[in-house]
Amino acid sequence: MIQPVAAVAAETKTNIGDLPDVPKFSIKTVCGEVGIRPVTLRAWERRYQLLIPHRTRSNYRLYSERDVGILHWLKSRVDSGQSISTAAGELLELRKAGLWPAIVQAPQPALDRLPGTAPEGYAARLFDVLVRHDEQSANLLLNDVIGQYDIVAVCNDVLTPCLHRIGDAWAAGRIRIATEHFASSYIRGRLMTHFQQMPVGRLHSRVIVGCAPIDLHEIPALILSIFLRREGYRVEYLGQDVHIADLLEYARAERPAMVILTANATQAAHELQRVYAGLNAMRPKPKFGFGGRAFIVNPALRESVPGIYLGDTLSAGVARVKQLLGA
Ligand code: B12
Repeated sequence: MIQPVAAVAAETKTNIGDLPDVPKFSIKTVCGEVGIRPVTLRAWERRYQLLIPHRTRSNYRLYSERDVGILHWLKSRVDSGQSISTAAGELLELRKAGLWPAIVQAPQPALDRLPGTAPEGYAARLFDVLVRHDEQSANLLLNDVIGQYDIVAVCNDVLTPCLHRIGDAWAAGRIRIATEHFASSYIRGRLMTHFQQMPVGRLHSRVIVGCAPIDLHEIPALILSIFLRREGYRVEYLGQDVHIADLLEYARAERPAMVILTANATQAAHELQRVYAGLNAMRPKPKFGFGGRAFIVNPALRESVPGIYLGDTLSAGVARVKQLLGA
């Protein structure tokens, strides 16, 4: 077991260059300590030549405490949103100038990994760090949970309950508007990054997803887009407050297999009444699906919108889309 780098630093050492460069640790031990996968470590070595591990006689890699310090430093940069190439470039610049970065402290105990914790256990913790505007801890926590669970569980069991808590806290006046905006912007950003990094799925049916006019609550539409892209659909995400006349014109030109709009509030739901007629006149005719909080709070609204109500949850919506378009 490696002595935690933070503990080493606490003795006398302050920068990574102070750590001993004696080969000691296997790739498995180092990856467990730093929290990266061996394939990632090998790719970092290959691409950026930041560390050249020693080799045993049988050619196995051996790493020193200094190597572990470098990896902790790189990982902390990546966790806080920097790209690995930028972090690597920064380290190389420092090394060229004969300098070493400061030793990165190990994550705070409150954010230690919780092996075996159900994803639900993370929702309250995420809420706590977001209401403190602690982005660094939110990054660590979400990276941890995303590393352990499928994105569907992360969205349904961590992000959604966390957002509901944020809404309740805002409505009760326990958190300020700025905090609610900070937290939802942060979650939206993480989801958007995830969505954009997924394969686009060019071979499957094309689905357009967005929010009803005047609706700014885009996170459910974004989660739905992720779930559908994960199933292989070719999803185009249009975001908040979609302009209906323009959407119809776009659909007429592009012929998607399906258009899905979400509505959080009653007024936004009423706006959807205008969509169906426009889509219905097209040949071939795209399917029109809808859903959202407005239809759960007031189920009678479902009847007032012509089209297909996709269900009460985003996962139910995906199952319905698969029935309609084929898996
Ligand atoms: C973040 C947020 C915002 C952000 C949105 C930012 C963004 N970029 O998305 C901002 C700051 C813009 C905002 C603004 C407002 N908000 Co707001 N907001 C929220 C909050 C905290 C989270 C929303 C969210 O993303 N939830 C996560 C999703 C996944 O949960 P969900 O919507 O419940 O979705 C589930 C189901 O509904 C269903 N579902 C949802 N969509 C779809 C779609 C399909 C196709 C299917 C099948 C299923 C489905 O599946 C999900 C579960 O799997 C909610 C709290 C809450 N309870 O959700 C309040 C909340 C929705 N907002 C509320 C209010 C009042 C407002 C404002 C009117 C405030 C104001 N006075 O300005 C404005 C309205 C703006 C507008 N024109 O739309 C109220 C609504 C109350 C009501 N009576 O309707 C809520 C409930 C807060 C509260 N507790 O009072 N908000």
